[in-house]
Amino acid sequence: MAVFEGTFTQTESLRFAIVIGRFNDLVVNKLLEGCQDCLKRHGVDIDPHGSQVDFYWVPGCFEIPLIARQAALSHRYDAVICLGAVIRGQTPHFDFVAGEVSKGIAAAAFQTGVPVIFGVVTTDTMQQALERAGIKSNLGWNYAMNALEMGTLMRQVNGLTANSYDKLPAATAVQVLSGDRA
Ligand code: INI
Repeated sequence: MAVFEGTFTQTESLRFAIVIGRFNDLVVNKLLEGCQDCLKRHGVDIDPHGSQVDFYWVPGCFEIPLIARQAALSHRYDAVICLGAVIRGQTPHFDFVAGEVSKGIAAAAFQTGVPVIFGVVTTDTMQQALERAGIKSNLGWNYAMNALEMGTLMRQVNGLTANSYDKLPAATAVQVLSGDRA
């Protein structure tokens, strides 16, 4: 038997899509900054004209799942990171948008077999959202870490089915366990 784990190194061949819901942009732009900062500090080229990260802007969280699913379906990415902010305020709109975006992101990952990261902050107030987007911590950083971990884990999972694992020499199995293959 074996242990499979994602890694945060050897990132130069990884590719990511970031899907961003523009609504509540004060919060969302901060999440994006944290996300980019984390990817960059882990060796990922975040230049939109480069080869590692593409950016997709949509009006709000409701639209995120459609684009996330299409991006995942293209099989150009190791992971898709979805960033957005749904703030309750005084409107029942919150429940519809929050419900759809969470279900839609889960479905996009499940239907495509590509990790799709739920980077949507859901809070009661703008203050709480801002606290999660840089005033206290920046969850954008965490979402990028989740994408690195899941992207590298998925490469291992996809590269090694149960059958092919049995056929590998022992040395390769050890490399996998130590994360060297990622
Ligand atoms: N979109 C968000 O991303 N966050 C919200 O808090 C929000 N609220 O509360 O209204 C929101 N609404 C817009 C929605 O995502 C769609 O863009 C819009 O309904 C058009 O389909």
